[in-house]
Amino acid sequence: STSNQPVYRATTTAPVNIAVIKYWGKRDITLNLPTNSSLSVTLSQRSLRTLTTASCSANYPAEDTLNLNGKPQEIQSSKRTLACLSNLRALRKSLEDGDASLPKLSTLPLRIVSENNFPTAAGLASSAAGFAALVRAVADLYSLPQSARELSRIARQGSGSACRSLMGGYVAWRTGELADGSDSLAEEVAPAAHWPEMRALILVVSAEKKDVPSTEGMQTTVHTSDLFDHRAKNVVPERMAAIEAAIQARDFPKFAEITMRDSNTFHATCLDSWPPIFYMNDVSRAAVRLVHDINRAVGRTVAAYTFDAGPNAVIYYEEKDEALVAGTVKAILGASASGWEGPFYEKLANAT
Ligand code: 2P0
Repeated sequence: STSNQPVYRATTTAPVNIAVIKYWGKRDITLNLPTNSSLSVTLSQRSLRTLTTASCSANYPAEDTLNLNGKPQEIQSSKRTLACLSNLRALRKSLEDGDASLPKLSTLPLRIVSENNFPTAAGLASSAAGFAALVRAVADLYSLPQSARELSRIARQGSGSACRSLMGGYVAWRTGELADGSDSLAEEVAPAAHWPEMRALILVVSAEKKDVPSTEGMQTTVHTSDLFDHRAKNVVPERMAAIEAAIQARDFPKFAEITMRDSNTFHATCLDSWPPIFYMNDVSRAAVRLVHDINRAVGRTVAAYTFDAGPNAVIYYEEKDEALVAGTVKAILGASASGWEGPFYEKLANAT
């Protein structure tokens, strides 16, 4: 009987990351190879995280299963999930081939159970934390020796931005040059502890599912926007170098200006797509104006906004300016903005 075969299990969590230099555009849609490098800040897992348990056993039914927030997912039709799992299995298989004493986990059905402590697909980067947690949990289950950087190659195939959620702190995803994507990896630019004063405030403008899914939006932009090429070739490389220097120097005004400009350039390429794509709305634009007003009134740059493929704002600031920034934003936007759904998610940007 197989009913009392062992169950092997590993549990892990992965954080959300919010890009300050945006990933937008793929040069290879199957491998999720980007047209430009990107850089993100990893948020604290005390606030937003995916919790994932991966297990395998000869007792399980033959097909792999994935359960997300209590609901079974169709993984057989998800090429991205299948790609991650087959990559991880191949790495386990090569361990087993080299050591006959290891249990043959690579042949056993997988059961993956995952839970977000925040709204899924609400523009809060749930796919990034989700695929990072899936890859980390299965890698742990398989006792894989690969580093986070090497595992980022696998997570990237689940969702591009997921490759940046395998590390803490400030994380760069380098485009790479090779056609097989083997050099398109994430790497830590600085640990969270390098800049412990960094904070992020997430303003949930809408928790609804986004209008245009990222993959589809990227393809429209790649194929139709003239600005897009200019951004990828002439704008992002300099910004990557400049923001990495600002992070090393803990220069908040520099970090903030580059962050805001890159968010604006990304949304400009969306507007320049045909048909145009709008992710920001009137409430988002009110947040932009307010951040510029605060910075002007204070006489130094104390806050930076950034927007992903949806209307929600993430506002970065330093702990010493907490009352000034978070207090003002909450008081003004929380009270007056129409279309505001709240709640405010207040986040420590790093340091778990
Ligand atoms: C980013 N975004 O750098 C950018 C900024 C949204 C705007 O990565 O198609 O879910 O799965 O590779 O990673 C969202 O896109 O896209 C994203 P896929 P993903 O965070």
